[in-house]
Amino acid sequence: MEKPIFVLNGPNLNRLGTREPQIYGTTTLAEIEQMCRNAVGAHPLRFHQSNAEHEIIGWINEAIDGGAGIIINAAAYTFTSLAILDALKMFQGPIIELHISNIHRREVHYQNSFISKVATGVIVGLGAGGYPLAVTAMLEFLRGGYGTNRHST
Ligand code: CA2
Repeated sequence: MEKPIFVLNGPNLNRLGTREPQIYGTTTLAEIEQMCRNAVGAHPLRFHQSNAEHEIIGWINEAIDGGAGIIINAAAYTFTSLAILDALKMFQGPIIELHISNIHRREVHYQNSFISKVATGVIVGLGAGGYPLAVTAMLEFLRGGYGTNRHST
C-alpha cells in the first residue's frame, strides 16, 4: 500500500466560499477536497481541516509515521505556530506550503511564514486552483521528477 499524501487545512478554512470572495473565491473546502481527489488519481490522499492546532499537529505526527508528503495551508497558524514548525521539521518527505491568496501582497502580519522555513515549495495566490496544482507537484516530487531531495534548492 502506498503511503498517503496529507492535505492539511488550518483555522477558518471550513468557512471557505461563504465570505470575502474577493480574496478567497467562492469554492468551498468540500469542492477543494474533490479537486484534490480528482488530481491525485489512485494515490491515497488524506484531507483534513481543523481549527485546533493540536489536531493539525496530530495529523503531521501521523504523516511522520507513515505519510509520503504534506501539503499544508495552515491559515493563521502559518504566522504564529512554532509548534507546527517543530512538527514539520520532523517530517522527512516533501512539504508544500499553500495559500489561496497571495500573502506577500497583504498586510504585514501575513508576511513572515514559519512554514516557509521548512517547505520544499510554496504555492500562493492561485485561488482554489492551487490545491490540485500542489497535488500534481507532490506526485511529481514523489516520482523523483524534481530531484530526490526534500529541498529543491
Ligand atoms: O490565503 C490563504 O489560504 C490563507 O492561508 C488564509 C488564511 C489567512 O490567515 C492566511 O494569511 C492566508 C485565513 C483563512 C480565513 O478563512 C476564511 C474562510 C472563509 C472566508 C474567508 C476567510
